[in-house]
Parts: sequence; C-alpha cells; structure tokens
Amino acid sequence: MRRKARLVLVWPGVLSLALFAIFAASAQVQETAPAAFEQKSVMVSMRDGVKLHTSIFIPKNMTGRLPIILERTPYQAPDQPRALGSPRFKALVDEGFIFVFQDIRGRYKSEGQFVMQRAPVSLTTGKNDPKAVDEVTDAYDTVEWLIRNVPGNNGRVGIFGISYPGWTAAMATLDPHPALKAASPQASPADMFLGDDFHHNGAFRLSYGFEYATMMETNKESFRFNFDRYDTYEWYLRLGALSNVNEKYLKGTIPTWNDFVEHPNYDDFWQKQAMAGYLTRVNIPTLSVAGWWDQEDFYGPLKIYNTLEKHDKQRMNFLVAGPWNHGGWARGDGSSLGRIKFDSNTSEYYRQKIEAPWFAYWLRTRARRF
Ligand code: PG9
Repeated sequence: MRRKARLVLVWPGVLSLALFAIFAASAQVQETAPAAFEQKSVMVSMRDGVKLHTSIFIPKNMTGRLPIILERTPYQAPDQPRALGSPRFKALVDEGFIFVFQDIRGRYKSEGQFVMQRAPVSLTTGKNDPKAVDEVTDAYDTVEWLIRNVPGNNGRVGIFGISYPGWTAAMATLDPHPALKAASPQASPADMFLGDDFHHNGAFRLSYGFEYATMMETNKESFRFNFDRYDTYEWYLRLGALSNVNEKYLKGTIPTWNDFVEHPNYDDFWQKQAMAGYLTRVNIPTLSVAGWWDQEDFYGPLKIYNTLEKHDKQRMNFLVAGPWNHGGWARGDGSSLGRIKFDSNTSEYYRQKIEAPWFAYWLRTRARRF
C-alpha cells in the first residue's frame, strides 16, 4: 500500500444546507434489490448481562471467509436486507462483507439504559469491573461475540458510522478488541461545547438541543416533540425564559436538557465528555470523514484527526473532507448540493474509491493496493 496522501480532499462547491438530518442506516433504504443476504437477529450479552439487539446480514453467495463491517447505532438497527440496497452500501456490498448493525444500550430493541454520549468509564476503572460499561466495552464485547459466532467470518472486524454511530465507532477505537482492525468515525462529534451539535463556540443551539434531547430521551425510539404550531421559531419566541421548558413541558424528565440547564459554561461536565483527552494513541487504522457544510459535526472529525495525527507514528490516521452536508457522502452521487453543481460525483467517488477499498485493505488479506 502506498501511504503518501493521507489527507484526502474531495473538490468542493459552495454553501451548505443547514440540515437537521439525523442519519440512520435504516432511513436511507431505497428500492434497489441488494445482493441476497441471509438475515438473523440475535441478542448479544454484554459483560454486565445486558443484551443488545444485533442484526446480522451474511451474503448468500459467499465463497470464502469474509470480514465483518459493524455499525452501532441509537437510530434503529435495520432488520431487513433491503437496508443494504441503499447507495451508502453499494460499493461495500460489491466488495463483499458480512454486515452487522446493533442497537446501542437502551435504544430500540436493546436492553439497558441509554445515556447521551456515555462517558468511557472503563478507561479509568479498568476492564475487570463488570459495572464499568460504556460504548468502549459494548463494542469490545460485541466484536468478541461476532468473531466467535458469525459463520464464515475471517476474524477481522471494521466499525463505521455517521454522527452518533460515528461517535460509537470512535469510542470503539479507545480500547479496541484485537479483532477490530479498522474504524471510520464519520461526522463524529468531539466536543459538544466548543464545536459540535449542542453548542458552537459555547453558543447554545436551542432548537437543536431541545429537539434532539427530547427525540432521544422521551422513550427508546426516535420521538418527535409535538409543537402546537407549524412555525417553531414562533414557538421558541413564545416560550419565554428557558426555565419554562422544564416548568411547562419536560418537568425535569429529559436528562440531557437538565444537563444543558446545569452546565451553561465549559465546565468539567463538557470537558470530561470531550474526545481529545482520550485520543492518546492511534490504536487501529482510523478514517475520519467530514463534510465542509455539516452544521452539526464538522468540528468533531477534524479535531479527532488532528489530535490523533500527533500520535500517528505508524501512519494509520486518515482524513477525508468533502463538499457535503451532514452525512452527504453516504447519500446520492454528491454531484451537487442544492443548486450548486460540482461537475464531479463526489459522494460516489468517496464510497467507491476511498471507503470500500480502505476497509477492504485493512480487513481482507492486505494484499491489495489502496
Ligand atoms: N449529530 C447527531 C448527534 C451525534 C452525537 C450526539 C448527539 C447528536 C447525529 O446526527 O447523530
């Protein structure tokens, strides 16, 4: 593998769409028939006994052992093979992988309690404490189960995801299972006070914060707050003081909203949650992906790449940045953004020429050139 150009910039266009688009693998389903997959849903036990719903897709025409691509999501792991018919997966499906999607702790069909960006407690308390569970240990336990139980796997696992699932991919790299050989955190937040979803340079993003927190913490599924008018700008104006959110509507039931209230400044709460402090080594090959017009998580991928770069003695740290809004590289062909044309299919290029070969390189025999 020639390893010279580790920073890949895909040619830009102009201006972003400010999209409140929560990207979920299942939301990207198209009608195209995917290659034939056999699907199986299982409940995988974590070290504390909590079971996570895991959906496994094995290609029916498999001739040799294949690597596994894993996504751990709070937005519902798909159970139907047609999920793999999305453009997001085409190049990966053509390359040949076993695909696994998992509902993270407390979401959809998984057991346990969801905690917004659960802090990686296991990194400080140690692996032997069965109560120290987080996205690091859940990823570890899942990979362990997968390589032992999924028929026909080659013992090598890659993890990826966009936004929240990108963050869970980044978490998996902090103390990776030995079989986890590559990770692509895409649009992963890195600091929710300085640059990502909830604040930009400390300025609270009111509508996003309110709507995202209620979406994730009202129940186990993605809930839509029922605004009593179409024009939500007016709803926020009429709300008055922010204390009215809890007084009139949430009554203290949404933990993340309560955290916003209790931590209006860049205190310990936000600093401890920020990713950079945990990125002290490049443990496995890592491909960060960013969209220049991502209004949710542009800061995160650059911060992750930048921080890891200082420790990248083995040259395993990669970055792609392109002319995309939030997760735009996974949708459509990327030839335009709104009315702006790029004269280049930027998203297709990323998926076919970067993402799929990159995972194939690290997860297959490493015989191919990247
Ligand atoms: N930007 C969303 C998010 C990521 C992580 C935490 C909170 C929100 C997302 O689209 O998943």
